[in-house]
Amino acid sequence: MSDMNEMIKTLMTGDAEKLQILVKEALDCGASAGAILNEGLIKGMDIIGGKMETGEMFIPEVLYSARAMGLALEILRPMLAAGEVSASGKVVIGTVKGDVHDIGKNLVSMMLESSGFEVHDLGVDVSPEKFVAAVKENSPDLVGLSALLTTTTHMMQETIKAIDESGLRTGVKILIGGAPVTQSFADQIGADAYAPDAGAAVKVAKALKKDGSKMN
Ligand code: B1M
Repeated sequence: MSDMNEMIKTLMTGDAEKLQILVKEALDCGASAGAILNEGLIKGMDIIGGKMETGEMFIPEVLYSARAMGLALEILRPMLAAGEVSASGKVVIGTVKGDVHDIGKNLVSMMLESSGFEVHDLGVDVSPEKFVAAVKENSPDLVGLSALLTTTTHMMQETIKAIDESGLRTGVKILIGGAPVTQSFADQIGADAYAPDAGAAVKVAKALKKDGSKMN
């Protein structure tokens, strides 16, 4: 546990190099990728979020922490496969317009990829039009929308509306997630599914596949 505390402290200072060493050391000592993720990195980010809210940490500092977390996640990437059974299916994913938070979305992408999905990650601040163009171009089975701000969740609804209006919704399932998102919000805006975290996102994606979408 003290390793995790050290990891959290290092994440908060944004020292990417030291954080990578600590993650590797924890793995060498037998810690699981899941424990490092949940008890170290994500817990640390929650603390950072609290400090952001109270004005104890500022955007530039949080950006250093976010960069350090991204690099630490790269070390865990090969270990993040969510299940033994490999899935197949194509996913287009992005953080909706107006929102630049990408750590959670990247984690979802990584775990989907590790589980056998072909992932087209559109990045952050993705407009509904860009999602529509990507659906047209890639014919995905699943579209994943991420939002971390209360003020950008409405862009999920705009994006779903744009996909509906483009006539491309048939055969495409829409999965949404992100801290301010809930199942009832998903129901309200006509998403096919909601997942609270990256592990659940993989399970839901696999279930949607079984459910009779064109994924197979
Ligand atoms: Co921002 N930020 N931020 N921020 N930031 C939050 C989200 C906030 C809660 C912090 C706070 O005040 N306590 C708050 C939002 C409040 C609200 O609206 N409810 C906030 C704010 C206000 C802002 C700004 C407006 C601050 C400002 O400018 N004054 C600004 C907005 C910028 C913008 O987007 N337009 C801003 C900026 C930033 C940074 C750029 C500095 C940085 C982002 C860097 C980056 O992502 N590359 C940042 C960060 C790092 C955070 C916190 C601290 C951490 C987010 C994170 O990465 N968490 C965050 C506080 C917090 O979350 N506790 C905060 C770790 C990550 C693994 O979790 O992203 O939740 P998360 O993903 C989870 C699940 O949500 C889920 O799975 C993931 C893990 O299993 N999930 C999905 C996510 N997407 C999914 C998609 C799915 C399924 C599941 O299917 C497709």
